[in-house]
Parts: sequence; structure tokens; C-alpha cells
Amino acid sequence: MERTLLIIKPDATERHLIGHIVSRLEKAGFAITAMKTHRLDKAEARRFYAVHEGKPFMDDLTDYMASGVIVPMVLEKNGAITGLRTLIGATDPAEADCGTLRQEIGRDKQRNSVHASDSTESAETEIPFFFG
Ligand code: FUP
Repeated sequence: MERTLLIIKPDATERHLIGHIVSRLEKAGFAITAMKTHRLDKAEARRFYAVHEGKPFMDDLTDYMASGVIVPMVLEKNGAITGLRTLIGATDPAEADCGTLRQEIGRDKQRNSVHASDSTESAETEIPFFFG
């Protein structure tokens, strides 16, 4: 079983889409083994997205991630990392494949509703970030 991290972002929690997203994940065969609500402060958001430090969108992105409630969770499934990236779709909802979560509920490139670890290495650092 492979483990990965998904975060429901503020644009989705504020539209009361937590249940919808959890339902999509469970129907796709992911087991949720940890989940909580959390509110990032700006410094935590910067640490989480440290890989993007110096990029032009970093400040807006971290303001947004600290703007509301998020729901980080650990998901398990065979091939969870690739499978979840396929389920959520491309970063920009306008470019995401039909039927993906971001295409369905994402608003724009920043407010794209969900985050998912993009590699084994990122899952190994992102899971302990929220579930130590
Ligand atoms: P993803 O792995 O699909 O979440 O995308 P990236 O790691 O490339 O980007 C991380 C986050 O930065 C995205 F969720 C949204 C944000 N972002 C922007 O706000 N503007 C951009 O031009 C690119 C990314």
C-alpha cells in the first residue's frame, strides 16, 4: 500500500465541499487513514510550499493557503501517488481533464481546491508536516 497526502484547500472548505471530495476519494478506492481540520499561519504556509520560494506567485499562494480552514488527510491505495494526481487533474482547472476534481470544482490556478503530493519524496515530507 502506498501513502500520499491530500489537502482540501480554503476555496473548497468555504463552499462546504469537504463531504463531496471525501466521497469522490472513497468511491475511487482510497482509504483515509488520517484526517483533520487545520488553519495554516503564513509562516507554516511558506514552509509547506518552500519548493516555490522565490516564484512570483509565492506570496499570493501562501496568503490564500492561510486564509481559511484546510483539511489535510493521508490516503492509502496501491499506486496512491500517481492515482491521486490523475484523479485531481492539472494544476490549472481550465486545463484539467474532464471528470477530474479540479476540473469539476476548481476556480482558477491558485484556488484549485485540492493539493496532492507529486512524488514519493514529497509524500514522505508532506505527511509528517501535518501528521508528525
Ligand atoms: P500542483 O502540484 O498541481 O499543486 O502544482 P504546483 O506544485 O506547480 O503549484 C503549487 C501551487 O501553486 C498550486 F496548487 C497553485 C499555485 N500556483 C499558482 O498560484 N500560480 C501558478 O502560476 C502556479 C502555481
